[in-house]
Amino acid sequence: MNEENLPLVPQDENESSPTVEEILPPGHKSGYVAIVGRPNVGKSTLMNAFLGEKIAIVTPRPQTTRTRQLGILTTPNYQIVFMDTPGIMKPRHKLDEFMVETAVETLEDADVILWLVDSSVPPGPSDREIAAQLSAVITQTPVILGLNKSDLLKPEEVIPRTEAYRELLPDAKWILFSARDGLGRDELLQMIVDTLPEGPRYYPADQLTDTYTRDIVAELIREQIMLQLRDEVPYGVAVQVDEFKERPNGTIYISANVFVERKNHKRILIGAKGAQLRRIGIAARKEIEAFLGQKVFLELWVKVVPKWRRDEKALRRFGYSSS
Ligand SMILES: Nc1nc2c(ncn2[C@@H]2O[C@H](COP(=O)(O)OP(=O)(O)O)[C@@H](O)[C@H]2O)c(=O)[nH]1
Ligand SMILES: [Mg+2]
Repeated sequence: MNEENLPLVPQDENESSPTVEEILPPGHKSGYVAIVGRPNVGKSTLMNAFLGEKIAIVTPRPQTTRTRQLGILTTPNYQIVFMDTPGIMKPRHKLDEFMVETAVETLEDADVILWLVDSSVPPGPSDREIAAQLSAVITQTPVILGLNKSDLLKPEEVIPRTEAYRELLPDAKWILFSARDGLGRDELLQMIVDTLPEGPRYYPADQLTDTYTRDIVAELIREQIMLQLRDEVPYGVAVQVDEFKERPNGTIYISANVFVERKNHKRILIGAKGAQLRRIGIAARKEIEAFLGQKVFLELWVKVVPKWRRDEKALRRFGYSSS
C-alpha cells in the first residue's frame, strides 16, 4: 500500500465508525468518469489497471462487457468513480440495444468523458460515429481522448495516427498511452484528476465497486467461456450464480447456471464427456479464488433458454434491462 492510499482518518480497529465525519483536504475532487469507445479498445483493461484490481472482465473478443460497471478509485485528495461501459456499435438484437443504450446513457451521468480508441489501427466508422455524438456533448462535459495500445504503434506511425484521431474531435484534450504496459497511464490519470470538479466522496473510501460479489463471480465464469469457446457460442451465453455459501471449513461453495440459446450450444459447452465444461470450471475457479482470496468449490449447470437475447423477459431476468 503506498502512502496515497492510507486512510485519512485513522480508524480504531474495535469500532466501526460510520458516524465519524469524513475530513477531506481543501480542494478535494470527485466525479464520475464515463469510459466509452467502440468494442475492444481496452476500456475494461484500463479501469482494472487504475484500480489495481480485476473488477471488469477482459478478453481479446469484442463485446465482452455487457453492463455498466463502476470502479471506484479513492485517494486522500480525490475520488474517481469510473463507469466502464459496453462498446458502442450497431445493435443486432435486444441485448445489443441494451448494451448501446447503457453506454450512451452513461454519458449523461458523467462529469468527465474518457473516449478510448485503439491507436494501433486507423479510425473506423464507429469511431467517427462516436466522435459525432461526443461533439454534441463536449460543450457541457469535458472529453479526454485516450489513444490506447501505444505499445503496438511503430514510431513512424505515431504522428499521423494521433492526428487522424484528434481530427475527429479537435476540442478534446488527448493523450497517447498503453493500458497494458502502463506507459502514459499516470499522466492520463493526472489529466482526469485535473479535469474533475471539486466535490465530496460519493462512496466509502474502501469501496471498489457497486457490483455484487456474486455478479462479479458470474462475470468471471462468463470470461472463461468467452476465452475458451469459439465463434458465436459465447455471445449467446448468460451466467447467473444461484448459490453462494461459505462452508464451515472456509471453502466457498458456488453453484451457477450457464444459459445458452440452443441445444447444440449446450453440447459444445459441455464437450466430450464434459471435458470442455470442466476446463472452463477449473479456469473460472482459479480466477474466483484469486478474486475472493478463499478456496472455492464451483458447480456449473448448463441450461437452454431459446433466443433469450431477443426476449425482454429473459433479458430482465439476466440483468440486461434498464426497466
Ligand atoms: N497491446 C495492447 N493490448 C491491449 C491494451 N489494452 C487492452 N488490450 C487488449 O485489448 C483486448 C480488449 O480489451 P478490453 O479491456 O476487454 O476492451 P474493451 O472491450 O474496450 O473493454 C484485450 O485482449 C486486452 O488485453 C494495450 O494497451 N496494449
Ligand atoms: Mg470491456
